[in-house]
Amino acid sequence: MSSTRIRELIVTPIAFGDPPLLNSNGVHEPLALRIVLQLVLEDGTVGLGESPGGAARLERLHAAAKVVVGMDVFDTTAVAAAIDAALLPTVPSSHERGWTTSAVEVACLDAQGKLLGRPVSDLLGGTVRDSVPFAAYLFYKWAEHPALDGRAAIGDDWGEALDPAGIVEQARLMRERYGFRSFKLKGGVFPPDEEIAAIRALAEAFPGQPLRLDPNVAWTVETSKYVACELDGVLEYLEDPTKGIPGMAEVAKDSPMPLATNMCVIAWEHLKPAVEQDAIQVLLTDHHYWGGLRRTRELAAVCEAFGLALSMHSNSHLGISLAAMTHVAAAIPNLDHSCDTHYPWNSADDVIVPGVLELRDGEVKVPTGPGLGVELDHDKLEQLHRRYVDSGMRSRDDTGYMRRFQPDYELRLPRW
Ligand code: GKR
Ligand code: MG
Repeated sequence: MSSTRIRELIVTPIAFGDPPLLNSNGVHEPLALRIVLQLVLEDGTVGLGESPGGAARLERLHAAAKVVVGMDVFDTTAVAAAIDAALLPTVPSSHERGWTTSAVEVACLDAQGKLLGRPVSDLLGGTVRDSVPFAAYLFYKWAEHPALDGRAAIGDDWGEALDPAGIVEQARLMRERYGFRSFKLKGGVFPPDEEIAAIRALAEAFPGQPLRLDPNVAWTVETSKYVACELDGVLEYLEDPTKGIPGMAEVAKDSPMPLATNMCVIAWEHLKPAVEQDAIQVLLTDHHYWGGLRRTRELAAVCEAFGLALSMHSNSHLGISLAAMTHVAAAIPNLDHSCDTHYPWNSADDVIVPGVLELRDGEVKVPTGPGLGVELDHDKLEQLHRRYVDSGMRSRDDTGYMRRFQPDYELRLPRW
């Protein structure tokens, strides 16, 4: 049996701490879910991957684990095709299947890099930058997770941010701790005029620094046009103000700034209508659902062909994902904006051995070790897996958690 064949795919669901961050769906729960992959080759080489969590994704990764055994780790196209074919009968959405193939592709590339003694960025064609710029991801937030069902309140060292002054203070802390030089505000939480005021306060506090606002489709077309007009000259781009490609296209007609998305263009079949309707000008890539790192590199070329600028989306994540994001961002020539990352909110609970990934001056240096260049902390993995098992949490529910504190909270999109 060739040493580059896959012997086993170990799939480990984990739960880690998350602050009470507010968004258009409610509020983050005290735990966030991820899944760690260890792809073990016949020669004992292990490739790492990280996927968003949840029962459905876990089940699909277990299905993938069955079909990849015996395949060659360098045959990533065939590995992805085998997983896709196995999921197709029960998972009709290509976007949903993409979450699974992507996570396994990253683990394959990590293993390939380890076998060759080369960083993953080399497997993607080499780097065009030694370090990757990230934006501070600002959230309206509560001071703590309130006490609930006998559980004590859970505080953090970020404090409350519920108004412009709170957001500016959070941005100041983000800059002090990590040196960020661009800022994204997660909006869709308060009436638009309050969020416009917060952006203006940021512009005043950090003159000349790029700013973005992302209400996750909390606004109608009319409200989106109003906000875009109010923030003319202040935002580098406005992200997902309203739902769907036709809605975004309506807003884009009158918007003085580019529109960006990680919501209405999330699969290959969305690109054609989005380009035809000129609905977006910036695409936030995310290797976790675009098919992995190589497909993200290909997506960048498609964006270049159609004149779409590139940025990068993030969800609550840990260091394996950050390493993967950094490698692919370093290998994309046309990365036009700093990438998003939730890492400052979750890094205290990382599953990788510290030392390689550091956010300094708002950037992460591209790891130079073989593969992703990061090492799994097995004790931490075990601890976070135990937390997953004990928590009983199996999916993310920002709305349900919000209702525990505000029983009349309604999920309404658009809300304004
Ligand atoms: O974590 O609340 C959140 C974000 O809103 C996340 O769920 C989004 O996927 O960061 C994301 C975004 O840019 O839309
Ligand atoms: Mg977004």
